[in-house]
Amino acid sequence: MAVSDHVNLEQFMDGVLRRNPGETEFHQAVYEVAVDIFDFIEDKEVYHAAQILRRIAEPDRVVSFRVCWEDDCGNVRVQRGYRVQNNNAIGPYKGGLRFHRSVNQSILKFLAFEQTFKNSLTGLAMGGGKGGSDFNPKGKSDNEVMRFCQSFMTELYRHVGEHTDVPAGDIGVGAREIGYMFGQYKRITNRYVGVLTGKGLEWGGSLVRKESTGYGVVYFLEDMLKHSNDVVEGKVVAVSGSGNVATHAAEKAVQLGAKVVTMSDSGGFVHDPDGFTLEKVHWVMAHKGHRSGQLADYVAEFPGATFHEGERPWKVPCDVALPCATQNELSKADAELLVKNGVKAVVEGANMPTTNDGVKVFRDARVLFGPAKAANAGGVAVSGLEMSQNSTRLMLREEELQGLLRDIMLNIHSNCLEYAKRPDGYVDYAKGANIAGFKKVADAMLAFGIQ
Ligand code: NDP
Ligand code: 2IT
Repeated sequence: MAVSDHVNLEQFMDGVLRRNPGETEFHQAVYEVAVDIFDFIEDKEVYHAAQILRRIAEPDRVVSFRVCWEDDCGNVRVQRGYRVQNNNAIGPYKGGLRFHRSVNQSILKFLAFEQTFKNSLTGLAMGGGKGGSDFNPKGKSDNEVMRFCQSFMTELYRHVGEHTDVPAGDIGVGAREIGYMFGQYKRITNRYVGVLTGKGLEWGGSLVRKESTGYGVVYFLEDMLKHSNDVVEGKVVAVSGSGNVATHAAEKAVQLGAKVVTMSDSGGFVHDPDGFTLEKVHWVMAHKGHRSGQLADYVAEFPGATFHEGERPWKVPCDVALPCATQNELSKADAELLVKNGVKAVVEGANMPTTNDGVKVFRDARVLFGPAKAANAGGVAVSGLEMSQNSTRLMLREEELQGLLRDIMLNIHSNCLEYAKRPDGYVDYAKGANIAGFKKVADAMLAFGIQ
């Protein structure tokens, strides 16, 4: 009989580092989850024996491929494309595509790993995946974006499908890019199926998908505050980012009576002490929507606001921080400053925006902390509803979808609570999300045996 010989957390992480050299974002994401899971499975032999966490931290497959395209001047350009299919224990791989010059295998592996737990938390049947390219859509013409997307899908199409792997948008990928990719998939395969989500409403998309991530972030904030007898109304909110997630989070926060005082982009941040009205948020949506506008232009449009070049918003005193731009945009020093300035809640709209030592600062200071894999799951949840609508060939009404999104976010909050209570009474949502997300995937994997 085999003698059971459990690795401890340190040995586990040594292995992750050895097998994935240089992939720092992936190490960071795995460690953040592993700490909580090792604690949870300490007395659960079955998960140890089946090496479940080690299996989830080893993607089912990583595909990478060359993407060639021609720019408007006739130059041949060469990009790298990827799809990381992390885990499909509870449903087809599902997760966005990111087009940004920083994209590499480490970033996509961390995102696919996180997505596996996030999708589990939604309660819908979706596994975890992520993909993208180091293509930089900024400053490119529509025709250049089209040629890139068509070339990208000409390779990707063989790895995806409505029951296999269903990509969507992420940084640098919105309705325009999804359109070019969906068109190419349809053309190559001669099949009209829900192979991508985030589609246009005329061609299989879902109402509310566009707003769902940002709205969901604020719903999660609302539920966290409610659980500690507080409300969103009247809170001063610092938002980072000015893309899909940030603008819709800002919009919902303003609708619920909060005062949003910052937004940012890769050039710096805007501080508007009067607060962003809905009109101002909509100006940002329109101005940043075509991927060439700079947030710096805001101050000419709305006097009273200031632009802080090359800086992030976290030095502005606020009750609530909503990091909605990108990974590792909120450091330990930022977290300490936010705590010093009296922050009550931090809710992650972006994926892994807070460094692990930043999260520790919030946990130690008993700040309410909504982790990305729970708080930004509204987007992929409505993507799941888009898949259902494509399968049934029926479109749900806006009110139904708004209601479903609200219910799903409330449900995620309750699922986290189940494992989130610390002995001192603090609700550790990060731990709750990790364990609740893990358990469903792990139990499904156990059912399938060793594979
Ligand atoms: P967008 O492309 O719409 O917007 C991205 C925003 O973040 C822009 O303001 C951009 O500034 C800024 N940004 C991106 N990279 C950097 C960087 N390296 N440094 C500084 N600023 C940066 O993307 P989304 O809003 O869709 O995504 C934002 C975050 O939310 C990502 O972490 C994504 O993974 C996550 N997310 C997205 C979901 C979705 O449904 N779209 C769902 C769940 C999570 P600039 O314009 O100057 O580049
Ligand atoms: O990070 C994410 O959850 C997304 N980018 C959305 C993924 C999706 O499939 O809708």
